[in-house]
Order: sequence, then structure tokens, then C-alpha cells
Amino acid sequence: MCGAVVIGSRTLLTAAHCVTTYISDPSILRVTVGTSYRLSGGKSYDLKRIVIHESYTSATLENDIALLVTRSDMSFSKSVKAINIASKNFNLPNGTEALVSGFGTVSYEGSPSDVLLAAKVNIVPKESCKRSYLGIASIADGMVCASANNPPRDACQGDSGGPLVTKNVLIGIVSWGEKCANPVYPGVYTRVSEYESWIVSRVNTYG
Ligand code: 4AZ
Repeated sequence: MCGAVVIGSRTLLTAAHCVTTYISDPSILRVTVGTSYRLSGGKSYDLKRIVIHESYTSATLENDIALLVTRSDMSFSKSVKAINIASKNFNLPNGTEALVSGFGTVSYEGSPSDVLLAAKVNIVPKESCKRSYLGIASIADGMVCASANNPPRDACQGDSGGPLVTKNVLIGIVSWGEKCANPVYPGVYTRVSEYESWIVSRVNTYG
């Protein structure tokens, strides 16, 4: 139903909008890791806790981030490991190339992919992203936009909660966008560096 990102042996990040429905009963959800090719296979872990950002706002998708805590330690391997999260001062210039990945739909309202797909996208200047979404939505400080236009590539439905990575650092979490791979509308991601202290403190408390 969504992507997530392993950040520790019992902890993952995802988008808050992925898990709001399950907050009262995390045992309904599982995470499956090690599915670096097909969605089948891998190893699944039950969840002990879902920690949604206290200021998550569904109407604006601000602070669209949540911590998932598994019941048991995930075993790390060649295909399962934790990624480093971007810290507060992580340098992310406009145009930086990053990789977004997931099993989401291959087009807007299309079918989900049965193999893991990834796309190279580039960080879009905040002002130009704000202009794109003018009158539709606002781009908050905790968001970062990225796109690829030739050919168009983007995250899409079902990729939410998954990673946007550059240089082996997690810089974004797939959050929202106006349809998918529309040259006028970049993909919008939760800007992980803005949430470093939230992540560290919640991992320390619940992880
Ligand atoms: C979604 O519905 C979704 N193009 C995720 C990402 C984007 C659009 C929709 C970005 O989960």
C-alpha cells in the first residue's frame, strides 16, 4: 500500500498519510523488506508502534512523516540495510540528481509495478515549484520538489512513503503531487533534513 525506508534495525520512516488509518492498531500493518526485485519474497515484520508527526496536517500534507517500529529486529543482509538520513545542514543544491524508487503505479491511475522501479529525478528550485502549484497547494519548508522531464519520470500512486536518495543519503520521502510525471507539476517529497531532530528523538523514545 505504500513504501517505507529502513533507518535502523527496528525502525523505518514512511509518509504519515500512509498510516493515519492504522494508528489505533499498528498490528494490522506489516513491513516487508529485502524485496529489491519482486514484491513477492522478502521478509515481513509486524509493527509494534506507529508514530505520526504531531503536526501532520492532512489538508496540506505538511509534516508528512511517520516512524514505524517493528516488533522484532530486522535481520540485515546484502538487500536489507539502514540508510543514513540527511542531517539539518545537508547540502542539497537545485538540480541535484536523486533516485526515487517503489512498486507504485507506472502511470496516474495505471497499474502498480510488480518489479521495483527507480527513476532519476532532479531537485527543483523551491520558487519554481511554488509557482507550479500556485493556487493549487503550498510548498512548505518541510517539502522538497523533484522532477525529470525528458523523458518524464516521477513517483506515482503507491510510491508514497518510499525513499528519495542521493549519495546514499535519504533526502526525501515520497509525499504527493498533481498526477504523475506531468511536466508542469514536480513530485513533492517530505524534506528529511528538516525532520532530523524529530526522527532522532522519536527513535530514542520509541525505537
Ligand atoms: C500518491 O498518490 C502519489 N507524482 C505519490 C506521488 C505523486 C503523486 C501521487 C507524485 O501516492
